[in-house]
Amino acid sequence: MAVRNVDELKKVLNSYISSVEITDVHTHLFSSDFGNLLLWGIDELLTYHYLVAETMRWVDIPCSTFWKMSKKEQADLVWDTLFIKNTPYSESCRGVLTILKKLGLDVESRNLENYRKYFSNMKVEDYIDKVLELSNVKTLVMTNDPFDDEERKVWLESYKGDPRFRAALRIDPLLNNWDNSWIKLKQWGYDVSGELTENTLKETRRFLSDWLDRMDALYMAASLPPSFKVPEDSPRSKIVEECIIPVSREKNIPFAMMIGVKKLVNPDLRLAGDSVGKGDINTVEYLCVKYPCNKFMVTMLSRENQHELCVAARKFRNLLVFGCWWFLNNPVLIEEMTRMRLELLGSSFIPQHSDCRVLDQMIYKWDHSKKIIEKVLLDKYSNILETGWVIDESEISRDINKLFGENFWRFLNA
Ligand code: RAT
Ligand code: ZN
Repeated sequence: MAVRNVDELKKVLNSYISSVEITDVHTHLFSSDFGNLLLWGIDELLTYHYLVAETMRWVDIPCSTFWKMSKKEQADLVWDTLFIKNTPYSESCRGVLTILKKLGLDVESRNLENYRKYFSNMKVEDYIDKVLELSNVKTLVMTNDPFDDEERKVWLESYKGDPRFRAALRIDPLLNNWDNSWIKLKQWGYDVSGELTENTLKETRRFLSDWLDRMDALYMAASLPPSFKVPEDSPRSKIVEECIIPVSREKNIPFAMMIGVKKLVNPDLRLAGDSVGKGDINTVEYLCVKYPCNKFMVTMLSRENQHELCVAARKFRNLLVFGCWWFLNNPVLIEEMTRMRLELLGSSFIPQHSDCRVLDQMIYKWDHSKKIIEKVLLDKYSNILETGWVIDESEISRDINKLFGENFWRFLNA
């Protein structure tokens, strides 16, 4: 059916965006095989590190006291500080309220104990079904770290799999902390040394290959500092070029670079203590041009990098830009970035990933982002209609499917 005016457009767009089946390309969630590694429920939601950072701006206690408290005590403090003594404006606070609302809980009551009761009666398998249904997420990609002992044990001993939860091999320690990680590789039976000799590089490739196979991973990923540079004379750069590039080429999977994290700027805040810095687009361009048969997914943390990243993607079809990451996952920036990307790249990008650390967050992260993406798309389609161009409903459906999933799968299969 042809869409000729803005009223029709609004209806059609809303119906497709509401019902689109989402592929969430980057989360920190786990299938139920992984037991306690999958976080869910109100106390986990309230102690999300985004909220911990906000809480610590108001309270007088030292961080060390906060970390000594039980999870429930921490959650109580966050609730009291950010929701009762202050108004929950921030995106992460609002997220908690959206979740409560969508679960049908009484938001007006502000009754934390009742919220706790709701979750205490829940079975995790049922709750996974419910959350994925509420958020329309069909497939999500986990972040899978073979250097994490608890997770590693599951992969080696008891992993069964759930088709909704796909794996991504996360290799931060290899790239950011080679001095310690080679010792682990050695303990695990790889014939490596601290020197990056030919044999060590070969064995490191074998390590990557083994884990990609074991996890049936869709891509390899790392979060990287603003100073991330290839080429340079460093173990990181050498491992990228001599191990990651050949292995991802051989397996035909992308290397996802998440660039711009300044780790532990405030170490007392632990997971909440990381910050942001501007990354170097030259490295992205260098890799894309030097390795045209390799695929790169890139997200950058600094707002200042977003324009040049879009421009880089115009030059290289082996570069897929994804998501509004972490400190960019706020309405003001999601809107700006989505507009910019549509204007520079058409629909050839992945507008968002959730980065959920707590299962329930799936409900708000997609709800909030979809509303913004819908608003931006409405503007863009309206601009097109103004010229006299007529859009078919099937074209809107096609575009939405690409943005919320197909672009990713197509890139993987390319
Ligand atoms: O967004 C976050 O929760 C961060 O702590 C990081 O996990 C980041 O998303 C990452 O994947 O490194
Ligand atoms: Zn993440």
